[in-house]
Amino acid sequence: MDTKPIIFSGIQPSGDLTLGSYIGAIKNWVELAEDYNCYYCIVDMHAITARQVPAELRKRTVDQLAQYIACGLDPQKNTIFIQSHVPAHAELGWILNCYTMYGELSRMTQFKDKSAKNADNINAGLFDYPVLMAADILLYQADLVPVGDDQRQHVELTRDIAQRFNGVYGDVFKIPQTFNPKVGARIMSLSTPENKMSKSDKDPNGCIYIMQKPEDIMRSFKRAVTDSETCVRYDTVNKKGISNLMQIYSVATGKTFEQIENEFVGKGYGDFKTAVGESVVEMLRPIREEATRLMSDKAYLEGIYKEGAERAAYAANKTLRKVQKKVGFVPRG
Ligand code: ATP
Ligand code: LTN
Repeated sequence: MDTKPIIFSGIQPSGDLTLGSYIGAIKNWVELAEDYNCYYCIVDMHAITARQVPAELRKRTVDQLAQYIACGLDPQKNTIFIQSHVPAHAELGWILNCYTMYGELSRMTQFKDKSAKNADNINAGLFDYPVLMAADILLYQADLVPVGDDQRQHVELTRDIAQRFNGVYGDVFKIPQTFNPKVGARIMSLSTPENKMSKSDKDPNGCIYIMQKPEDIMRSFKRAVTDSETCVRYDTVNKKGISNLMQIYSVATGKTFEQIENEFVGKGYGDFKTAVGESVVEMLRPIREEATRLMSDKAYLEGIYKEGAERAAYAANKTLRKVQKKVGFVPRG
């Protein structure tokens, strides 16, 4: 297991998991799990960059663990853990702050978007968020970081920080690569296909949640915004809504865009939207059922996250000790 290349990825427990996070991230984690030594984290420290209700954050964190497992991540083969259980993340995060430039963080588009949306809470943690993310990745000497398109810039910054640090102290960090899926790296909102589908979206029809009931999923797909033509054709410039639905359908059924276009020749958008909705319902049904079962088994979940944190801490501390030595901290003895 130790000779396999390493994967690290994480999702914030800041809301219910969406079809976007499933297609853009988790589904690929499952597909990559066999060939890599994988660390999958629930990044609760990242989540508090926006105000959270404590009891809800606690519940969502553990529910998210159940959902990871229900999506197909085997906790025996993958290390699944909660970020705040491994203090090395905060410790390396601080050190890396001193190797990251203000100007670099100012250029992060997610920071600009999120600070525009939360003008009353532009806290230092929100600004510093990508440095904690860099610490997450670099602690595990990850080769690959499977994320959706919106996180690409953060992984680029991680590479820059690692290269800067290695340039001063020698080869301490592995330089990670982003893994973006070919189809589905950016699933758009069903109601405003110009915007990314996101769990913090205020419009309930724009977003599909992996735990949503089939009838609610069908309703959102039937209301999905399309265009004034009647032709199912892939064109991300002029037919954003339809192209988004085609991506979702392609992931859910394994069909190519060409096969999808042929399947719906001469049929209306109504038929197409129903077919997409049904394919998503069937893709998510086993996940929802298994997650519901696991979410009620608190003792099992606690066992998983305790063991995960132990395994993660072991790997993380090795890197952290090396870094502390390099920067000149006195060893604890
Ligand atoms: P928030 O609204 O709180 O920012 P989010 O819905 O954008 O959250 P994240 O938790 O930031 O989701 O993302 C989790 C993972 O899923 C990341 O790897 C991200 O790139 C990916 N992801 C999220 N939304 C989408 C999407 N619409 N399409 C493709 N990938 C996505
Ligand atoms: N910023 C990511 C979540 C995240 C992450 C990571 C992803 C935190 N640390 C490390 C990959 C690797 C997001 O989804 N918004």
